[in-house]
Amino acid sequence: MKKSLFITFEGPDGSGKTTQIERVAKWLEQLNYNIVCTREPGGTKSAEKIRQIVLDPCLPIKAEAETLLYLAARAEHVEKVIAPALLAGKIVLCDRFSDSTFVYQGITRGMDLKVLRLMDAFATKGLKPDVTFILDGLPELLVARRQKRGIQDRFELEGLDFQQKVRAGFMQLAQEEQERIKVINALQELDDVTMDIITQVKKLLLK
Ligand code: T5A
Repeated sequence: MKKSLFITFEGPDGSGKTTQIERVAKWLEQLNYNIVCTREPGGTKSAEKIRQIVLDPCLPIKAEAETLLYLAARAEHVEKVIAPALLAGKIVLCDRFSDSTFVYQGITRGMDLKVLRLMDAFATKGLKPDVTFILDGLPELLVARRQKRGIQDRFELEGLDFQQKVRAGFMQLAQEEQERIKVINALQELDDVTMDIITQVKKLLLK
């Protein structure tokens, strides 16, 4: 079946994006859609190398340099993976995209959002998602959920204050672009989260 769609998943760290992408992908595959699952930073050989640099906790980078690295990875990713897949009529499910830059580098770290939007448009050649799902939940509850599973990672290292700013940033974007951005309650049972997302995707597929 041919119906190109660009779907992005956003939200605070550990909010369940990867898990939901796997589930939605499975559902779409059962319906015979051609899909591509990918992630940012990453998705190509060079962008995955950039990922190693930006996510290395032992390699502190200035905010400006960090932003340029995320955007360089995105330019590669769009050119080599996302745009060709969409051109071939596939459905692209992407774990983070431009909204993460606007929230993490812009709203949270304080870089000028207008400048970031221009730089991002340069990197993506203006490509925007058809729909974006923000998996949202109180950061303290997301931490508790991960602690229950014995996961200790960067999510906790960054601190609650940081995660609260991230969450507020995503809510700001959702408010600004209500047509594209759908907020999903990430604290529900896995099946309920998936169902909320699938309900929205179905609407797009029927358009
Ligand atoms: N970044 C990224 C920027 O600063 N700027 C940018 O431009 C971009 C693109 C990426 C980092 O880079 C930053 C943002 C990030 O800090 P990452 O390692 O890819 O780093 O981090 P995340 O994107 O946050 O990915 P994670 O793997 O940490 O989290 P996910 O994918 O959101 O969560 P997931 O699916 O792995 O789930 C986490 C745990 O929760 C459970 C899962 O089983 C898993 O154990 N879970 C649930 N448990 C109960 N109920 C549910 N509903 C559950 N959903 C998931």
